[in-house]
Amino acid sequence: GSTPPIVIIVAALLPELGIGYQGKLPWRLSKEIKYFRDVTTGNKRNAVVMGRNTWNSIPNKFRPLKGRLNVVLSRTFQNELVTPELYHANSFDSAIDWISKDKAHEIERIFVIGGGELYNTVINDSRTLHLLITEIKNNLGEEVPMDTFLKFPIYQQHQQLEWKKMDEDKLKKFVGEDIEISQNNIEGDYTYDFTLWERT
Ligand code: FOL
Repeated sequence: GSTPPIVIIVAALLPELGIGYQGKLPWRLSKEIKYFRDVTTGNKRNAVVMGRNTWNSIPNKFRPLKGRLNVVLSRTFQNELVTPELYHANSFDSAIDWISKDKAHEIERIFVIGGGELYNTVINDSRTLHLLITEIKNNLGEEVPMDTFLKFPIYQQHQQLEWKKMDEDKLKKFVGEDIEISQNNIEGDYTYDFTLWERT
């Protein structure tokens, strides 16, 4: 078959685009993770592709992420179907090739769900046409400890020809009208907005 659309989904703290600290998310935003769950689950015909460290960071009770085909990458893996919902691959390309050929799954969308190494590779892959970025701001003046950052060329003036932020109507149509998109969400010390970007 053909390759399903590849979409990056990520939550990042502006302005530095921090996404992680010591192998975990730096925050716990319960409504945000529900947005992640609902968007990636969709009509239950989606795949989530992640690096091995991200797989290890997901609590045991939540993995494999239910209702989605989980694909985990490690350079030391054999390419193999471990269970009907868990595939191991040794590269992003072999993961994409396997998903594309897999008629039984009939995958609609491929969500790349991290972590830093995979995001910073896949952003430069011309097959990646959409980014779903949750833009987080910290309401305390305090520093949030972080050690993993996105290298996405999207918020600089000179790169705004490459990626374009779409309006809220486009975002709603992209994720599905049944998913609620609220802006200026506040949880604990954080405020966040859901955004959609398209490669120009
Ligand atoms: N993208 C966004 N927007 N937010 C995130 O939190 C996020 N996290 C990851 C990748 N992209 C993201 C990677 N980290 C779970 C845990 C960590 C994780 C991704 C997913 C997880 O356990 N998800 C469950 C729901 C858990 C819950 O309800 O608390 C799931 O079913 O998706």
